[in-house]
Amino acid sequence: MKIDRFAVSLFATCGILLSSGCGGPAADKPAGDKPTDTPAPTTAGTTANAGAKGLKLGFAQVGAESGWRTANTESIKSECEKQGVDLKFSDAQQKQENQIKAIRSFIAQGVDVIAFSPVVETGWAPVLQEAKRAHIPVIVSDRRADVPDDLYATFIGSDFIKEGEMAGEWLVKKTGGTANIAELTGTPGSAPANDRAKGFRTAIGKAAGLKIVFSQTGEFTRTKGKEVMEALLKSPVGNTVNVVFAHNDDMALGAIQAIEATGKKPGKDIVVLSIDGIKDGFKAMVDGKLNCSVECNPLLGPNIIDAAVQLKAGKTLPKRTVVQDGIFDQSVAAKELPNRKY
Ligand code: GYE
Repeated sequence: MKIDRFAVSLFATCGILLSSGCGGPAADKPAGDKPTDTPAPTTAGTTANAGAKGLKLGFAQVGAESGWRTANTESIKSECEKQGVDLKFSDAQQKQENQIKAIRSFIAQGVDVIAFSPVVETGWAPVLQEAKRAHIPVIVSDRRADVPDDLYATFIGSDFIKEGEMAGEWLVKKTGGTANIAELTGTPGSAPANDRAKGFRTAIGKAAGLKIVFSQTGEFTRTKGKEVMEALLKSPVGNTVNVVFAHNDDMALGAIQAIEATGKKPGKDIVVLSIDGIKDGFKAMVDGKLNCSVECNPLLGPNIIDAAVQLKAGKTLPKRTVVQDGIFDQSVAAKELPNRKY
């Protein structure tokens, strides 16, 4: 089984940096979207970030739907505390209207910088125009927003298409190119759900015998992942499924519970594959129940604070900073588990 050793070792390198105060995920040069004027932030997580102290940052978070999100929130909050940033944090409970309200309230409070992780891709232009009129720079973090470039300063996050492709490529090798797949998709309309589905289809498209026989949202939560899987396993198509591809670990962990309840063995009778690489996912790999997880690094706090400091100082940042992710399966899970930070 081939694992992306380069990416694994990249993560291991960052793991060392993390313990010595790096704190942020590896980020490479901006790819794709736009050429850049300035290099990506390089001082991620340093404690001596002059300019951070007292900076007013409004952060509109998606919610608390998953282990990934909890780690992301924790990374932002702890980095703000460490660097003395005055953080105004809002949890939108997965609702776009709540995020829009939060951004409006940040504008009204006159924060220095606004950061947010858009729950869905579309519908952001009006509120971002309001921020622009108020001369408040906006950092898009984690998920893409489908808006013109001039409405945000920088976008820091993973390449979700690539994550879906890595998952698909792993599956082609694992199955030899024949399987019936059930897909548990993320929040409808969100960038990770759209892009992971797309990347996965591109990769499995190379093997004609790999078929997606079922696809339904589990909204990125463990509870919904379990519910959807339970219903699927009771249906005739459920009997034909031998692979579950979940857009995040939490839904996969819910699906694993549903599979076990029917007496089948997840990881053996049904291959289970997901994305995020949270600790609980690694534990399930060590237990033989999850086969593979593509990493998506949530530790964006240091990069967001660095970007906010630079924006407050009037600097121009790259439009896109891509966070590098690896892929892990059962063959490396036990060795890697102690290194996991989230
Ligand atoms: O994969 C999922 C979370 O946007 C990358 O959101 C994030 C996704 C993550 O709910 O667990």
